[in-house]
Amino acid sequence: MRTLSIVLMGLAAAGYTQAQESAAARAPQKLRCESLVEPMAVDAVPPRLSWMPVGEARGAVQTAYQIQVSKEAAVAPGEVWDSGRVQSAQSVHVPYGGPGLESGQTYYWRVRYWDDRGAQSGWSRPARIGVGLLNRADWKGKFIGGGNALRKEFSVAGRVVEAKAFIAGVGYYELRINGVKIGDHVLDPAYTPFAKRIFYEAYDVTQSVRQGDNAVGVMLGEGWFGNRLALVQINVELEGGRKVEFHSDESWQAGQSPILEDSVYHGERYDARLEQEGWDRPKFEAAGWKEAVAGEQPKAELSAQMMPPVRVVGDITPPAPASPKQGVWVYDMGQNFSGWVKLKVRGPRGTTVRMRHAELLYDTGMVNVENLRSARATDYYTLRGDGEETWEPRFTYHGFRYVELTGYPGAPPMDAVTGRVVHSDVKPAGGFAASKPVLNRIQRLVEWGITSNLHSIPTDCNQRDERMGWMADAHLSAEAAMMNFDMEAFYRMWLRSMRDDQAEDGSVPDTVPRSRYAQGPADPAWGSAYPLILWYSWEQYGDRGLLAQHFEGIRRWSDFLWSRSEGGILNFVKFGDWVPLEKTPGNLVSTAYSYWSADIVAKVAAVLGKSAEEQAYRQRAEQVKQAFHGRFFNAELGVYGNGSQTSNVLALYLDLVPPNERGRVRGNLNHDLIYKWNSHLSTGIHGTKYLLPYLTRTGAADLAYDIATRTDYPSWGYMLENGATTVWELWQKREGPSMNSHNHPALTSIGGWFMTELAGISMQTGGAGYEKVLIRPQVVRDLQWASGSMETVRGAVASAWTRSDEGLKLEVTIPFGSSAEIQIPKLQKRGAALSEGGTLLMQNRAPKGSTAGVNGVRETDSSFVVQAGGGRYSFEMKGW
Ligand code: RAM
Repeated sequence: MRTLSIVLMGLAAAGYTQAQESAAARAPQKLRCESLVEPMAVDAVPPRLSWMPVGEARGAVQTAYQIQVSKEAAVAPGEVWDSGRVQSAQSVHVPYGGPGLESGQTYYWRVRYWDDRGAQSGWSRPARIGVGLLNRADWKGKFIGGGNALRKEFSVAGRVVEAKAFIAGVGYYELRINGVKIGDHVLDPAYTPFAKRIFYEAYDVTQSVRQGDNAVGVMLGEGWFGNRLALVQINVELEGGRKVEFHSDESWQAGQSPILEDSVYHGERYDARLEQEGWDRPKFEAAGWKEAVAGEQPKAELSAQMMPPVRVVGDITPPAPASPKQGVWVYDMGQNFSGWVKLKVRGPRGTTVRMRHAELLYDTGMVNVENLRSARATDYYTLRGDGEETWEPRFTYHGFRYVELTGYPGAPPMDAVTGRVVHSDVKPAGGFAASKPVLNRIQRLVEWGITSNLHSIPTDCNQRDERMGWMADAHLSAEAAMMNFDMEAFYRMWLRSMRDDQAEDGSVPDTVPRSRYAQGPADPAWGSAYPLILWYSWEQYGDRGLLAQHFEGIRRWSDFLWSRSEGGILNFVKFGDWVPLEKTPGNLVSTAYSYWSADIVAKVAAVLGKSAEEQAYRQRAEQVKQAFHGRFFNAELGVYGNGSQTSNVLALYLDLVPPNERGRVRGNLNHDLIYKWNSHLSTGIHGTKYLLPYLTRTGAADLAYDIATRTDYPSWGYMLENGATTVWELWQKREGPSMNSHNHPALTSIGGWFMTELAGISMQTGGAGYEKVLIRPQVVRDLQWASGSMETVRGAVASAWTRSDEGLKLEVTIPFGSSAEIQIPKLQKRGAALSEGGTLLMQNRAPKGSTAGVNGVRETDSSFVVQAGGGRYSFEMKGW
């Protein structure tokens, strides 16, 4: 044994035996169908399958795969489909290629792969695919309402083998079977343009439905929909193969739940004296319940909700409350977040406890709700009076840090109030840390700012009477979101809503879903979220199919902008560079986004191989570019527009500046940043996103770093100095009745800069889905180390560097099967040497040794450039 392992290790250095070993021993992991792990309801036909090959050997790649699909969890080979051995390196978004999947059926799939040495992996663990109800006709029932509670008893004549519940709601719902809530989602369904599309969910209820008597109950809330309707279907398979089905219709009973009022913005009013014990169980005396009403049926398409649901994802236990006034208790949760509180109370029947939610406090210690505008954000609970009572709302959520309790019987005990953190349960998929504390604190603002604004759509804020899918806020925060969380399915659903909401003229609204805030066509800088988020999704997740689905949509959007332009200039503007310290001409911003939209249409056309369209939109983009320069360039001063930072940075970032003027414009931008603003930005939400990456990539990383790490006004650090726990809407500190949300994701865009520039993780051109990684860390000013990592569709990417007196250490992880260019800065040292894993690779421009996975090294004046395959590497640069 011992001899063998020594032999293995010796060979492993050449990368051969190790590859064979690892592929054989390991199986592909993280199986995903339509970007979800084991979805309960998929209605994409054909669904696409992704997996992550794993292996230890550096530089190994998948060369072939085999997929098997079956109806049994054990996966009887080939029962439904066996792909056979397919020669292909593709491991993401592989379309299912078997016979048509049956509506409502559960399938299992598994996969194995071969690597470039011919070694075969083990089979993956089988993963489930629940197929949704694919046709409207598969739904036997009707949408019903007539009360905010619905119930029905049904009897099952046989032993249950499998039971599935499907439910769609116009308005929020909670589904219950035999006294128990089904599933762990809250605030379903997701917010969609519901005149066009309503989401349904599916649940495995095999454990809940039983032989004999059953009861199903549904509670309904208004949600985003202003209506309370549900469509329910329970499909049961009995022993012996018989199938029975129960569905919602007028035979259901409609009643009044203890929820007297519910509204997303205003809160919930619950009277526990109205609880009817056993209403969701069989054999209930439904006195006072009426026949459910079916009424006019929604015409919208029913689609599977293929995205991470909204869930309670965590609890916050606050310290003891302050009591700024007799009978008033104010809790500080220590964090601005989305959700609600769970109340524990004991007291006389009929006592009502009031909970008001706020982001701010007055100096008196009382809650300040002025900036919530018309949102009342108040919950009421009326006690049954029979001992300890625990309650939390179902059909509302609040954005808050402070909770004010009034009407509480006596002094609240320590556990009277628990914060419940609620948002779309996207998986954390990245992280960033660095030696400079303020950066880590900003990273925390970014993470909370992003997640608390994921409520089935990306919202602009979580507290006031708005919380809409404002398109600019969303595209500006999208990359930061994607670099920290698994956003693939989330944006996939939201992009479809954009398409659903697209008007005849090609325009999309400022908010998706379209809302009272967003009539008519979007501001160009808002509506461009359609091409931009599509493009970011492509870059991050590499799904060509998604591009194909939306090509026509983004093309129509670009055409709309063009139709509103005169000689390439787009004067149509509503908001422009929003909430800046120095204004930028609106038509400059609109025209820049018009260019960018056309540019993305051309790039998408190129990926899809549509060369005629590529050419046409390339040409259009070029026309807009010329027009932009002609109209906005001030040749005398060497600036664009009014010379604001946003004017210049938009022009530079989008490459709208002729090469011979670039240096001058660039110099003027620097001058403005340094001398006029003393190394601060004056940009609104748009300019801010592009400023730091632009400076960093063009040789002014130190200046970008200075701006990012400021703690005086205006800066992210200034927000922190003033107690921020999420990113504000404004650079200014304002707490009055005006527009000043303290949790607004637009300025979280800095999170993207942390990852792509300081940690240095991005992609080479054409390397979508991290197939071709670029590692290019920036070693700036007093930063001693920085570290970033991301779980991509192909596996982990990581970059962590530490500086020392002698040089730089860089640890890099590249996903299996990907390739990478790794740029290791020489830190202005003349002589330099690079080693990897202790082996010297290059010294003073002379090649030395090599290590597995490293395919080439070259040395330039400023850095070492390494080409490498998948694997983990440990580089060390020494300079003198
Ligand atoms: C505000 C929103 C959002 C912005 C629009 C124009 O009300 O909060 O941030 O995009 O206006």
